[in-house]
Amino acid sequence: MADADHFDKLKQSIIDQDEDQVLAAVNAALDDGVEAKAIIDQGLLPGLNVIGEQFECEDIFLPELMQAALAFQAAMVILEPKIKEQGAAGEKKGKIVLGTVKGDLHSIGKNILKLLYETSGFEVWDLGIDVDLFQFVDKAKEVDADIIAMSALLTTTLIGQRDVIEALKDQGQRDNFKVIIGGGATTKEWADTIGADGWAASAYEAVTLSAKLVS
Ligand code: B12
Repeated sequence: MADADHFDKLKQSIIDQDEDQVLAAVNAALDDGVEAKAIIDQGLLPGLNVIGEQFECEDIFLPELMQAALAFQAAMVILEPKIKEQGAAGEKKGKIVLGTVKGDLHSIGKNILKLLYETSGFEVWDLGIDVDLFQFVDKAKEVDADIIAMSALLTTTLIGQRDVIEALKDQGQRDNFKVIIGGGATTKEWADTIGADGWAASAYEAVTLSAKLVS
C-alpha cells in the first residue's frame, strides 16, 4: 500500500475513535516501512485535528473526544520505542524542565515534545500536567535547568505561562533560565507579550529553538 493510503487509514481510524482500528493501521504502516514520526505527523495528528474541529462544532462531545485521545495514546505505546531506537546517544545538549501549566490536562503535545527532546540529546524533567508555577521554578532551580518549557492548550490556562515568568522575576531568577512556550492556545504574539525567550508551533521547531538557546 502507498504511504498516502496508510496516512488516510490512520487519520480515519482516529476520526472513528476506534482503538483497535488505530492499532491495526499503525502496525500495517510499520510493516510497510512507514517511519514512526511520519505515522504521527501525517496520519494520527491530522485525525486529531479533525476531532478538535468536530468537538468545536458540537458534532461530537467530551466522551468521543476522550475516546480519540485514548486511541492516540495507545498508538504512542507502539511508536515511542521505535522513535527512541533512532535517538541520539552521547553528550547531553542541555537540561529542560517541561510541563503543561496549571488547570490544563492536555498531555499529548507535551509528551511528543519530551520524546523529541530525549531523542535529540536533551535531559528532560517532565513535571506532567496541571503544573503549579512554583513547581516549574523550584525544579528549574533544583536541577540547574537551561530551559523551562511550558505547554498550554486552553485560552483559560495561558496565563499560567505568564505567571511563571513573573515568579522568576520576583525571585531575581529570570536571567538564570531561558523560558519557551507552546501548545495549541499559544502564539508568537503571546510569547512576546509575556517576555518569553521563544515560541514554536511544533515539537520539531521547539527542539531546534532549544538547541539555539543553549548554544
Ligand atoms: C485531545 C484533546 C483533549 C483530551 C486531552 C487528552 C490528553 N491526554 O492530552 C481531553 C479529552 C482530556 C480534552 C479535554 C478538554 N478539552 Co481538549 N482537545 C483535545 C484536542 C482534540 C487535541 C489536542 C492535542 O493533543 N493536539 C495534538 C498535539 C500534538 O498538539 P499540541 O498540544 O498543540 O502540541 C504541538 C505544538 O503545539 C507543540 N507544543 C506543545 N507543547 C509545547 C510546549 C512548548 C514549550 C513548545 C515550544 C511547543 C509545544 O508541539 C506539539 C507537537 O508538534 C484539541 C483540538 C486541537 N486540534 O488541538 C482539543 C482542545 C484543545 N480542547 C478543548 C477543550 C475546550 C477541552 C475541555 C475544556 C473540554 C470540556 N468541556 O471539558 C477539556 C479541558 C480539560 C483540561 N482542564 O485541560 C478546546 C480548547 C479551546 C480553547 N482555545 O481554549 C480544543 C482546542 C478543542 C476545540 N476546538 O474546541 N481535550
